Amino acid sequence: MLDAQTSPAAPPVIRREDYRPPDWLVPSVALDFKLSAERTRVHARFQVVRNGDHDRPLRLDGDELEPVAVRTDGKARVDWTMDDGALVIALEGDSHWVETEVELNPAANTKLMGLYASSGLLCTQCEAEGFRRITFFPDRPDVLSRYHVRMEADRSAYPVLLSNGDLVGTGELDSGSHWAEWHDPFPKPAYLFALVAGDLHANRDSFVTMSGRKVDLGIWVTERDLPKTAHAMAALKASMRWDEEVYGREYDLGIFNIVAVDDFNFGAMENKGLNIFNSRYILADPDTATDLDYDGILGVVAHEYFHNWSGDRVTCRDWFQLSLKEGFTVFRDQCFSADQGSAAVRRIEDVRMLRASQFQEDAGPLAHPVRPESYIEISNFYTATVYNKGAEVIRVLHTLLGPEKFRAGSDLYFERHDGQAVTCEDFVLAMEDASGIDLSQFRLWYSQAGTPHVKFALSHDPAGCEAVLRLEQSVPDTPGQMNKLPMTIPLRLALFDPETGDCEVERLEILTEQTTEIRFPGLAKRPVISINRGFSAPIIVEGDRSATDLAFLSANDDDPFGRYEAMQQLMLDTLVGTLSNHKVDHAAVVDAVRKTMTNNALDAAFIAEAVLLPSEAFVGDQMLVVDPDAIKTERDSLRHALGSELEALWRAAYSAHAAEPFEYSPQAKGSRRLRNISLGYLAASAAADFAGLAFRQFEAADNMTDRLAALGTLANSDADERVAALDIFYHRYRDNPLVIDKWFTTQALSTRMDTIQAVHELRIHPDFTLHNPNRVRALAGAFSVNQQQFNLGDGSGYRFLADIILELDPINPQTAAKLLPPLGRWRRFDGKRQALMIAELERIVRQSGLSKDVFEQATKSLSRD
Ligand code: 0A1
Ligand code: ZN
Repeated sequence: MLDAQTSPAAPPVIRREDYRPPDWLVPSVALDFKLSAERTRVHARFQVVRNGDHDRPLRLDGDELEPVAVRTDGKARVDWTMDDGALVIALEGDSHWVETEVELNPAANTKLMGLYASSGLLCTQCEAEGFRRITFFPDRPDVLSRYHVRMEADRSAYPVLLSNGDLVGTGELDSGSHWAEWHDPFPKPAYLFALVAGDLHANRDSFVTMSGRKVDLGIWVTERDLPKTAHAMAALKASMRWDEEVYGREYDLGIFNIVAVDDFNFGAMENKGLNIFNSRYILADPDTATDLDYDGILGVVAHEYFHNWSGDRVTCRDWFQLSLKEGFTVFRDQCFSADQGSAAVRRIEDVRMLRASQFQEDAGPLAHPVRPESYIEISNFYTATVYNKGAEVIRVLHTLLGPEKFRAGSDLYFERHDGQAVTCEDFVLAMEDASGIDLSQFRLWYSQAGTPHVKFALSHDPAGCEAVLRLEQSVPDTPGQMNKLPMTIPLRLALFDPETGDCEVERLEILTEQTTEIRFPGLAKRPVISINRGFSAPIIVEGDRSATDLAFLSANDDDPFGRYEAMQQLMLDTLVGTLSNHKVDHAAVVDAVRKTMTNNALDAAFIAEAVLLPSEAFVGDQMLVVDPDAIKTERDSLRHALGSELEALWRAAYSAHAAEPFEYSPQAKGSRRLRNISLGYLAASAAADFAGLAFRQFEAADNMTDRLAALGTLANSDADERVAALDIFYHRYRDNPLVIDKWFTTQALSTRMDTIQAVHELRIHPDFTLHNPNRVRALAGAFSVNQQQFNLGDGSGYRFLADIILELDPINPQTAAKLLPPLGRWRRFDGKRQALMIAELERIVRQSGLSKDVFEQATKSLSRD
């Protein structure tokens, strides 16, 4: 079987241990762009300074570039060579001026890395290695330079010219062109460079920083989209204030610009002073964006803004340190979002996301540590492990140190490393120095892959009035890593009196050994344990709490996360228990959901999360062999039981939370969520009027959350209204690509048995294109998480995905590679499905001319390590 390391045509593996400081530094660079969609000229002039005592030539990274001219110290050079896309020039002295010229065709750049065209705009994406597609340069994060950028373009096609830093000059030229010059006073790595040119309009505002400086803010979009930028602007101003108040971090330039573009490989990018966003994380109004979209915008605007310090002012030494900026920044944006609404609901959502994406990654062939040891293509490491587990690791640190020491550590980190490119170790060291706490064992969170498991058993001795808790931790083997060491695991615990409901003990236990025993004296009755409260550590907890204990906690735990968790566990135990012994007993779940629904002390947003069944995928994660059909059947049967036995409650909630005029507030969001979950349960109950209810809601809604929820309910059904609703929706929004994405996704996620035919038809729909990553994700990405339909026993789902990956790879390898992981989950399925998935992966690997991106993901997915 092919393997990433041994295949004959395997691209080179980059290893963390091979890091070497740069041979040449570049203190400053002047870039001159003559922009046009098909023929852009880039002239670069910069000083290079030999770094250390060596005689190696200057190596300037390049990717699909050809030098038009090369000069050093003003003289034309012809003695340069090319090596793997890079320009290599021999230099005698220790300091030289280098000039190069290249020509680009942004319109033909379908990879969306470097300089490319998107809906009439010209824009850049340089992280991680896109700058080398713009000009020859030492494209690595530890080479920091001051940038001076001049842009020239046709005024009517590109009236707005933006780059990083401050605008230092503009002017008109003959023949309808104009120019602008930007200067960024902060040294930065090439991956933070950006420019945008186009017919853009700004929502302008301003922000006065904590030291009284005024910052001009601009969110740049097409004129038509201007009314959809208010939420993003509010999010930006709230983030700026929050970073001052919580981290003492002030914005540092006079201008902060954001541009929204339609074609973008990821969510957004934190270029210094000029963030570039996927338009889905900027544009919102009630008619076109759901509550989830509004939340996403809030979180991503904050995330990119927070990078100004955690990423831009202090950056990464090399790409193995990616979590230094990403884990910390995700932690910061999660805390920010929690502060804006319901912290409990936000925590539940974050954990759900972690379990759905990162836990699966950690348990599969693509598992890697938060700080990876090697890669073939760095774009493949923008993962849930680096981002979301990375954020959990920072949260663990926050718990171990407490808020004051954590803040002192963060202050020290920023002060010590401002203007530097550093490592995860530098971050931990600053935390250690500021707190005086030994973090030696904590460091394992960066190096050991795999989700730690903690088994617990609680015993009680009524005679001695004592409870004893035994805990045992283990970290599973992952590719290339065996025999792991015990980790530092902060575990929040509480013990409850089962009769009075009182909390008798609450503590934070820091596990450091493989086994731990804790004695709780003075307990006459057997207590009920709440464990890993608030999800204090990113681990899998295993214990056998009875249905009675779980039901008790779901009604009484004073930690909202613990309460949610107990309900989830009860639901999982019921589903998995039913699947393994075929005895159906839904009573405990029905009763617990009834109690939650009728508890007046709980708010709608929390109730909505608590009464939701675990996803089919999460049920599958609990099984030795995933059986997608049986899971679907059992889950549907439990949904039906809940729907019909509690029908009156769903109806009551549906009308109690009747649609009000739209408002984006935690209360209104909670109401909409509970109302729509109630509608889903009414559909599951097969109530005769559910389709009528859904269709009425679909038509009357004044917001996308309610309209889309109704559409989703109908799209899963056989109701006559289904086709009509899909049609009406399409025609109403056909000019809005972000909403048409939702139309694709709703159909790709449908639980109907003809979904595979539907996705094939959508694949050839005139609105489908492989050139827009959002559209690809809306169809192929969504379909691949539709557990039952993607895993059809005849392998047609796998073939559909593999065909798209192969067709997309030559166009946009980054986005193609991101679609691959669902095929790598073959080990989790029965032999027949395994063979079908392996066959598709092998077909992918056999494709000639495969990108590094897809090659790495596919070969690792096939490996039997
Ligand atoms: N640093 C960005 C993520 C990002 C990474 C690569 C990209 O290239 C296509 C784009 C964005 C963030 O964390 O938001
Ligand atoms: Zn980020």
